Amino acid sequence: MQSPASAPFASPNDFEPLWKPFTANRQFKGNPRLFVEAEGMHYTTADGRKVLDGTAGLWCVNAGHRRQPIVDAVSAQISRMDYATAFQMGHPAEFELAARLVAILPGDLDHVFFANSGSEAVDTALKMAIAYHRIRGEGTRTRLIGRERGYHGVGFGGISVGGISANRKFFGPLLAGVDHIVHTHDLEHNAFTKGEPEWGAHLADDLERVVTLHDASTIAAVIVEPVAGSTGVLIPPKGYLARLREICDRHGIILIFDEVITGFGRLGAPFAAEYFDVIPDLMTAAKGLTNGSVPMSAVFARHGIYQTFMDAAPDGAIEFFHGYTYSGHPLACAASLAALDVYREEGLLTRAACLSDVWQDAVHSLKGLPNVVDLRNLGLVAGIELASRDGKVGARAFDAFLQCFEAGLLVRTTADIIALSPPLVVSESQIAEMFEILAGVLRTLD
Ligand code: PXG
Repeated sequence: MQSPASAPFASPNDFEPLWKPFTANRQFKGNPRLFVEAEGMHYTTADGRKVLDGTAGLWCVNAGHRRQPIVDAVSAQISRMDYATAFQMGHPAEFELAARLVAILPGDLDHVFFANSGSEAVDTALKMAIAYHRIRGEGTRTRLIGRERGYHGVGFGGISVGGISANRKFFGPLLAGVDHIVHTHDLEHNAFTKGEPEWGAHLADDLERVVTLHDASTIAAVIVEPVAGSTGVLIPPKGYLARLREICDRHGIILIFDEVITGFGRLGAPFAAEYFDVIPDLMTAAKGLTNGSVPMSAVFARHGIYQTFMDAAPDGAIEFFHGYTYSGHPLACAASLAALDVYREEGLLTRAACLSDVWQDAVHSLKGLPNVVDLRNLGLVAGIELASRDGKVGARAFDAFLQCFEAGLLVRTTADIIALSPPLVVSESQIAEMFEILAGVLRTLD
């Protein structure tokens, strides 16, 4: 048998039937980039090159690739039971996983609802928020508030509260009754900040403007990413999230943290809620939940929210008309339980805190290189913002991405921002290697 690394495809036509997500399909198919294996901090390409993973896949492979305990747990589960009916039936691993998650969640976030992707978790949380108000007799609270430059996946709920024009403009009127607060990114005040910017907590007060405009009695929830990832690593100013929490409390608005990226150790605490010491009412998570190995997401709910649903429904009635065929899928539960073991045994949910000084120094060592207009970092996340070429937003960073890939480093780009978020098992020497490659590319990039 031929190894996949030596001959992945017989002819270029083999690429045609697939319509790839968030990818320039025609350009990609002209020069495809394929990974065929992964282990630890590295991918192997189809032509046999090792590529250092600077992005933990897509912010998900927090413990590094192909971890044996996860492989073993998923294999054992599929040989025992492939699928268990999700509605009105259960299986032990979903209960065990919920309990294990609650044990590491901050505050009174003590109930877990499973879905399969970040987008589904976001939809679930938005629906929970609206239904929660309705069953409490505040059915006028239907409005959802997102933030400019927010990314909450690609469901209609997520793109409606999301703040990315390209993700919205093709898809019609979206959800009714959505508004947005301003984003927090401001290079004039905060360029080259190490960690959380001092300037900008007052931007949370934009929520007061929106409340004044619509009246609190119409607003169900506010959703934000504690650190916005997809739109280029936007670090919240000091005190900003606490201020959002205060405003939500003042007006009876549910605060949702979308922790799809920040959950499971990315900032150096298990969740950003703990890192920033601000507890949301609902939290979404995905990605690192299974170390990226099997699709799974979750919504974590505060005690009072779950209890309100339970108290409102008559005995024997379904309390929340929502769920997915694959909610709590046995393979995903097995993967997640094993991932949680690895995280605990290797201290990975707090490891980013130990590495963040080294990481910060490495990030800011790029200062002064051509076209670098900002560097920002928190935990094991970095944003490297480049000046755009005239009339060609994104072209410079995309070239950097291609050149890094050729040089053996995977980075992620959005517009002209390079985002780095390596697996949390990264070593100090691998951090040095990442920034050496990146600096080399930036030095020569036109
Ligand atoms: N919320 C947040 C905060 C996310 O970052 C989603 C929801 C949606 O998750 P799903 O599983 O439906 O894709 C995400 C996804 C990037 C990148 O390069 C980020 C995501 C996905 C793909 C690429 O920044 N985040």
